[in-house]
Amino acid sequence: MSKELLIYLDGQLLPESQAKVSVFDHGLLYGDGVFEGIRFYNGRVFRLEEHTRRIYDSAKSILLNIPMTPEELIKATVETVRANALRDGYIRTVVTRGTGPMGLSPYKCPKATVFIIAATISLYPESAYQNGLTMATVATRRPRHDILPPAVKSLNYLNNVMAKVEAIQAGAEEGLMLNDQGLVAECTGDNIFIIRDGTVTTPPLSAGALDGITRGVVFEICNELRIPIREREMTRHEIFTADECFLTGTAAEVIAAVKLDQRIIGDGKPGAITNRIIKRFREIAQSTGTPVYA
Ligand code: PXG
Repeated sequence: MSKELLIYLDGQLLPESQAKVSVFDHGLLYGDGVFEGIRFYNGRVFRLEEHTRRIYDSAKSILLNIPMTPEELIKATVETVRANALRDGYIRTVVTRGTGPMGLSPYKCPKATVFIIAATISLYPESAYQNGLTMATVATRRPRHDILPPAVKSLNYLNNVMAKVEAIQAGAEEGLMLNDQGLVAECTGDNIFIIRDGTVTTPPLSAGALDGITRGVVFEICNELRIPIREREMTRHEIFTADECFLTGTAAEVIAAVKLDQRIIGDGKPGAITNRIIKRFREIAQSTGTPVYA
């Protein structure tokens, strides 16, 4: 019999069968809320302060009051991992608008709902890291900043979900998403980088990319390893003709992408610079972070 996970819900740790959210929660009714996906490695929560900062920024942007301080949220996150005696896995922190009458207005929802799930994660097989992923450009565009701000990690993920469906239907593992101008924004749940002539390039946040935590770690790694890195507008053509390409995200970590729309990128294998970045990322992930077990 598999043991039930303990879930943090509004100040309590409850067995998953008892951790329930109302059908009147506006997170469910309207996708009104924000979330984070966080990893923990080797008993340490990776970049917890940065994820916490981002969820408060997302909440501020949508006028959502998280009914606890960042310090309290960090403590609750660590305690949730500890209560489940996990060392490696994935945390999903969700803050919804809370329960209220039907109708769009958030002003009738008196209190946000906060829950935290700490679980194991099914990793991409090591073969995916050895061989790289394939991508397809999808028809679904990333929304403009004045439509649904792509910097807000909100519960409105239908845009990304539909893009993922298109990628799978095209027989690819990830979907490349363009913005309304046809420039590269990001993938369905990952940021994208290319390398040409030794320089790493990623689209700016203004192009519709999420300010990825893993993306930030790649900037730190490139600076440390003295690999030139810049943000610049990017076209599909530049991905087709890149020497190397890789994706970053909490779930995927750093992973090479070797094909886009049947064009083989570089020599079709994870590139040398990509592999250096992956190696350093793994060292940092395994050796840093907020300790769960004192
Ligand atoms: N872009 C989008 C749209 C994302 O949702 C990233 C980029 C990468 O950001 P981070 O901060 O993770 O480097 C994300 C992150 C999931 C899942 O459950 C999704 C994400 C992260 C973790 C899990 O599918 N998205």
